[in-house]
Amino acid sequence: MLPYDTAPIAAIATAPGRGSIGVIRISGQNLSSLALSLLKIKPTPRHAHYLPFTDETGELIDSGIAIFFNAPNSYTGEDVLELQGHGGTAVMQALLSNVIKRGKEIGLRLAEPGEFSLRAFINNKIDLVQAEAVADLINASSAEAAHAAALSLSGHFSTEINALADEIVALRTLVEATLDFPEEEIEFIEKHQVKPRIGFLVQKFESLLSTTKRSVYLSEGLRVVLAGEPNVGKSSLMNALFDENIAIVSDIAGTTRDSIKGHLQLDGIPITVTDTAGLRFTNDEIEKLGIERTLVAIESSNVILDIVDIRQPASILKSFSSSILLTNKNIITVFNKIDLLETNVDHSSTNIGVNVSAVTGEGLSELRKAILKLIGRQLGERSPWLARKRHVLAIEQGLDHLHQAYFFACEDDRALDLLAEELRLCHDQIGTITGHMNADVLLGHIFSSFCIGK
Ligand SMILES: Nc1nc2c(ncn2[C@@H]2O[C@H](COP(=O)(O)OP(=O)(O)OP(=O)(O)O)[C@@H](O)[C@H]2O)c(=O)[nH]1
Ligand SMILES: [Mg+2]
Repeated sequence: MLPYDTAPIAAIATAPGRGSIGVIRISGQNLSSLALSLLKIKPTPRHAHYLPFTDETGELIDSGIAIFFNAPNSYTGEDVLELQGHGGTAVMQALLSNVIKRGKEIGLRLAEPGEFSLRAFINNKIDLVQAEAVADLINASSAEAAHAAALSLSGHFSTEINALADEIVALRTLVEATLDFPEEEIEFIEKHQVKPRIGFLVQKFESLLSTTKRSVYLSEGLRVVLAGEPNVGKSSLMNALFDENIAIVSDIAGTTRDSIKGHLQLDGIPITVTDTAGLRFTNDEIEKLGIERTLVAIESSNVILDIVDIRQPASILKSFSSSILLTNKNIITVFNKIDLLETNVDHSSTNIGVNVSAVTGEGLSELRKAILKLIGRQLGERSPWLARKRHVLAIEQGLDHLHQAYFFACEDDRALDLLAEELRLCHDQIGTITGHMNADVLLGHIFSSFCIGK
């Protein structure tokens, strides 16, 4: 759990290792005396001062740039002092130890991971969505994910959420006021068009949910598994997708034993592809172990490529995986080896699957498109923001409460108190996204995943 105290904090804000510059960041409610003692001048806010950084005996540690940001005009909303020195491990450590030593009398301590951003959140400089976007921008593994995180950070997602929250507040105010003046209750729902307003909100929630779900894949990625009988060409397809000889290919059934993982990007979405041991009933103990691994890979995947030989296109998947295991899984049937057919087949994707040849590469781009389509994305689509699973859950739960609210609005006996309660619960759910209503546990969970110095 992150500390909630207001002691001044310091950390190396740049990544460990060697670099041309390294930054020490200090944040606290009043850093003017520490700045004076460290820099020997009273810094002008938001001006770059080129200075020697010395220890308390006057010995030179490094020379660099100091920038002072006075509260509240800083990242954290507190006074912030940044020292930019040379980015070597030893010099940065020496600068940090000097800062901590000199700041002892004002209670300066090392910052925990994410503590600067936590303070920015507590001091209303950013909301929770923006704080998460800071971490997502740093961790983004593709230009698309970084772009979407930057949009979240600049408030695109928060604006949508806040607009919804305002609509809910307006409705709640009406309902709560009517509860306080029960004699007007009878005409309330018609007069204020509560039902259509809830219906309108439901539509907005549904559209927000679908956009948000699609954006989650940008940050959390997709797990795609190649499964099917031995010899259908799973390993060949793996190699074709990566354009690299990752897995052994042979015409001996049961070649692949271990699950083999590779990482690629599909239109900016990080994808983990797993090639697996072919599914068949066997007495070979090692092959059985391989098949167990296949089932584990299937279970933890989001997308299953059910690979079959187009000449005998029967799927083996259901004989091995229970229907429970396959529920909620996106499955694409991949008809492989189309190059071996006498007649030309259409290698575009159809409702039943995608025709490909792992050997000639035909149909592979259709397969990539089919994977994107399955998760509701189109090639080249840009996300308006970056989302996390917890945002999707909150919107889903908010939507459930709205449906309940609509139900109560339709009830003959006008269950206004129940309607009010459902709107309140919906409002709470939306509030957890931006953090306007939050639990300490949630905050601890989000900020502790940050790197130190952010
Ligand atoms: N002509 C043709 N041959 C293919 C194609 N895909 C795979 N093969 C051949 O089919 C045989 C089996 O391919 P693999 O990729 O090893 O099949 P697998 O599904 O990984 O098999 P296991 O690892 O045993 O489960 C090899 O001889 C491949 O060269 C294809 O699209 N066209
Ligand atoms: Mg194989």
